[in-house]
Amino acid sequence: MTTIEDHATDGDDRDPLFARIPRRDFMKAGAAVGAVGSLAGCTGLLSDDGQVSAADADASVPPGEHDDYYAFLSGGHSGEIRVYGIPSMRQLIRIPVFGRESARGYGYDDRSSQMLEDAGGYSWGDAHHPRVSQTDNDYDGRWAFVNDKANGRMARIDLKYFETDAIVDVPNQQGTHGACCMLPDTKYVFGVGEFRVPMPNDGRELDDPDSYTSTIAAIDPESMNVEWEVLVDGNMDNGDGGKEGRWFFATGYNSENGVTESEMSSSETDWVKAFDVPAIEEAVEAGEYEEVGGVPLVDGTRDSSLNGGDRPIVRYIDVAKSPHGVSVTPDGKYAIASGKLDPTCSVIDIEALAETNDPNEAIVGRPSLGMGPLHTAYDGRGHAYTTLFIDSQVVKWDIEAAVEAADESEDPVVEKIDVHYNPGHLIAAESYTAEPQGDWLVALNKLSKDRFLNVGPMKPENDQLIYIGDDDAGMELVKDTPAYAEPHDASIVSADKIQPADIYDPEDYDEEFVDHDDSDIVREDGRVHVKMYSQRNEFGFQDVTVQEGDEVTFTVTNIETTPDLLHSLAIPEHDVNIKLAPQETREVTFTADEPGVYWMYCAFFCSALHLEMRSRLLVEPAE
Ligand code: CUK
Ligand code: CUA
Repeated sequence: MTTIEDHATDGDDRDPLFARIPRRDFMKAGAAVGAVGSLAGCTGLLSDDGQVSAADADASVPPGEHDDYYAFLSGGHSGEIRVYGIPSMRQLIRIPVFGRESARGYGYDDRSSQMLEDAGGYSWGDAHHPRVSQTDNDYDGRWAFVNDKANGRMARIDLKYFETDAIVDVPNQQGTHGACCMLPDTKYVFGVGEFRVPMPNDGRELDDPDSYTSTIAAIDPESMNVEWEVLVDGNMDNGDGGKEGRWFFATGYNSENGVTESEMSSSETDWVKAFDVPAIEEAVEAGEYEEVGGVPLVDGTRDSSLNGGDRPIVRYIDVAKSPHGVSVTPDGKYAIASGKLDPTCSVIDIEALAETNDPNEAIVGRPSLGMGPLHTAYDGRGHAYTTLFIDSQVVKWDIEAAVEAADESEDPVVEKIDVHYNPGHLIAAESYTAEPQGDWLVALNKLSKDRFLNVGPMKPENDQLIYIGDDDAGMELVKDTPAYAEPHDASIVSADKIQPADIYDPEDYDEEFVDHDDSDIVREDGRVHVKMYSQRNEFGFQDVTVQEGDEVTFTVTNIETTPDLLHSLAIPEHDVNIKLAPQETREVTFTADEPGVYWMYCAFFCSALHLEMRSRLLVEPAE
């Protein structure tokens, strides 16, 4: 962990070049600057006054050194997750989720293509909210989850292998937008329904918007089954779970049940909905639901009898006009909803919510922050950081000061910093846990405009790294990072909390491991099953002969045990391309429908004889 706390004092006898670098980071920063020697002045490490910026130097992560954090950023309508190192902002890898991706063979082998097919068969998704599983309100490194806003789905990424291993098509939801874990122990993953549609949406009813519905879905993280859903009034947008296993919060911007922009933004207030999860579970247990789309659907609308008694299952809290983000503070005390079309955030006291019959009484603060507040992150020192989309700023404010402010004359705003430009989400290190690290923050800006070389009409977005570890010095913008469309949310996890495997464990998958002696070709009724190993620099068979029209399955194992030594099986003109990491087995099935000679080759440059690592697929003409 690198943090910047104890700054150099006067009279420090170090080289003045390093005067602002804290003692314990001196070696690291010294190495960074030392590596370029007297060229330091050209490296961007010197600030205007000729001093090395501590945050700059600390963010440099010299060649060969590792980052302190993993950041999981959603890829929006690219349908993937990107993994960055923080603070270097280097992109470490991409994880395809909702769309095929050829470098990994994702959506090409039988297992992953079947998974995509079973989840609706769409070729893309709109991934917004990557959330990492937690145990006891801290990252446990098992899984990341991410929603698909486009097709109402939720996916799970196995962080042992950094690959998508499950996708569920959420019934009764058209746009699954908000996604997050039920804390403290990830009992559920919640999918928050955004687009209101008729239920059932089969054409019998089209133009009666008042009857459209949206739901939240509670998904079991192990089985990825939808355990139950709750029907609500209005739509929903973002969501976040309380830290104590009781409450889940969702914003919504269309309490009007409108279908046009002006209808949706006509009301001066909308709701944050607070879901009382144990009360919902009791209702499910008691059979107080309808089964719709194969899942228990509990009625959480305002008129529902389940909302009439002492313990309503959903509380509707009035907040200003079309709120967007909502996030629970690290101490679990407050849920903070951002105004979007209103310059305030609403601070909801979670304990008060349980004690009052009027949920509006739980609103204990309404700081005015600036134009277009969207999302809020935390440093663990009592500050909130909120993006201002219209002002193109991040505003840092004091949460308790906002709660205590008797009137609006007391300003909880600590500081604002310009970002470039129009930020959506922002994320601070471990902000979604009970103990944020408080050093780095990344603003996910929608526009970069002129910040990078011009690459044509579609500009990259701009993910900006900001140092927030020094309350006296203030926020410091450290790095611009171009991003391909379109990161929405992110999770930043300490590096030591994730333990990815170096090679596959064959116990973790169902395909048959094919070792040296297991190579085999089984022919039966127009089906050919080829089992072969791969290793430097050969496949298990030099030639494989099949008949035109045969359905051919290859089961291929990479029998290497050396980390990072990948092979693949690529077959020209058959759209076949499977990735094989060490000890990994994959299967691929295709029809050999064109007679001819096809060179099956390995697409990873695996050794000096990589180019020679190829075998023939001989397709004989049918008689
Ligand atoms: S949403 Cu995109 S900027 Cu999907 Cu969390 Cu706010
Ligand atoms: Cu194996 Cu290239």
